[in-house]
Amino acid sequence: MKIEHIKVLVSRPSRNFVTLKIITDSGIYGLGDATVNGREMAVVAYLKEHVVPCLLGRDPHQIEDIWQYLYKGAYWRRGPITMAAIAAVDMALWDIKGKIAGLPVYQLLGGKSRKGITAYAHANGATIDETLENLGKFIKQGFKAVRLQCAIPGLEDTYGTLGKKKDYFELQSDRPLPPEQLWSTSKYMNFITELFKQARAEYGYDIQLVHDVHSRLTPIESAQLGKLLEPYKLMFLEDASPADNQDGYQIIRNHTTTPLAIGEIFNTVWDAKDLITNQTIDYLRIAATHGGGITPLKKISDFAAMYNIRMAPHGAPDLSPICHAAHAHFNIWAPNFGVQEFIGFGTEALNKVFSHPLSFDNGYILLEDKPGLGVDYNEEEALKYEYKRSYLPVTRLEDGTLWYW
Ligand code: CS2
Ligand code: MG
Repeated sequence: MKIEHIKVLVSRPSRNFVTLKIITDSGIYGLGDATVNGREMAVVAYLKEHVVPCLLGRDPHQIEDIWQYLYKGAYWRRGPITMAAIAAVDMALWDIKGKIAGLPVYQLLGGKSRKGITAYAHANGATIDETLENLGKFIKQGFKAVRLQCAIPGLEDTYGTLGKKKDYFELQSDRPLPPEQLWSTSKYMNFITELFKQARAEYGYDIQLVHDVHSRLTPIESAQLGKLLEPYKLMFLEDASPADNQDGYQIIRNHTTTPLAIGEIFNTVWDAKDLITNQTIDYLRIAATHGGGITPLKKISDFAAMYNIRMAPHGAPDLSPICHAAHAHFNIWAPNFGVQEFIGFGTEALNKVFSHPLSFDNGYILLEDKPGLGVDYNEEEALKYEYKRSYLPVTRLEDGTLWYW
């Protein structure tokens, strides 16, 4: 069997997605997600110009060799663009292998380790009351874990809240330049613990709570926040601080027992190696699309498991249903799976372009048995949704200093 044709497909059903379609000479094809939010066309160019020519004529069964060829053979290794391109190839090849074998990908990884995939929802609001009202709704839907994000008084925009938008998909701005938002660590630190104090007072301790700091704090500020939140027993505090310097997490660890999660922007194991071996984190959030695909995710997961670190793959709206399906196959297998971020199955437009084998029931994501990843992509429908350049916001402190968004 040979790779005969490859399509790099770009569409914007509610938001931009880049999808790779690898077609073999037998007609069997596989799909992979190559979406990097705000940098989509960089991955398109990398795939079209530098990856596709190398793959035509190759044996699609050789997933590992092709991964090594695209990684080591790139010479300029690592980075979000390179690894998203490799990820899309990897996912598509696992999809093809499963279709040939007549098995869902999770069976090729090692079979099911659990009945369902524990998911966490996103409860957010303009006020604590609104956020807690939404928390209550998710508890009623059976979620075992919920992320809480609330607007910070005195700040016009706060990460993780909708502001005047109706849903996350509207948040992808198509403004000609990145929208700028303000951040104040002191306003945030003086407010956020109250959200969790009231959440526990109203709903008790059975529901698992997470919170995404989105890299806004320094390590010592993260340590302060972790200590302040200890009475409210979070499942984890996500992206407390950037981990470009992985040693920074030792500072946080020295001061607080609040569990720590990080990894959605990581693209190889090297971004997490010291965090894992020093056991300064508790959950690793690497996404199949950003981390090079299913092949490395399995290896990283086994490495992390040696240090009692659980996997909590990134599950934001800017990952396509193909990535969410790949995560489901990984999650149902992974011995050290922890929890999957779940923001629902998206909009009508999205579901006209993408089909997937996922459903949700009483707090668990369920995976229907279909060969491969169990996904498909309607190319004709996708043509109706034209790509529009969009940017993630940029954040500044109140004095104008450029900060992490
Ligand atoms: C967030 C993401 O879901 C999360 O944890 O950090 O929504 C993140 O903001 C987006 O993926 C950025 O594109
Ligand atoms: Mg996050």
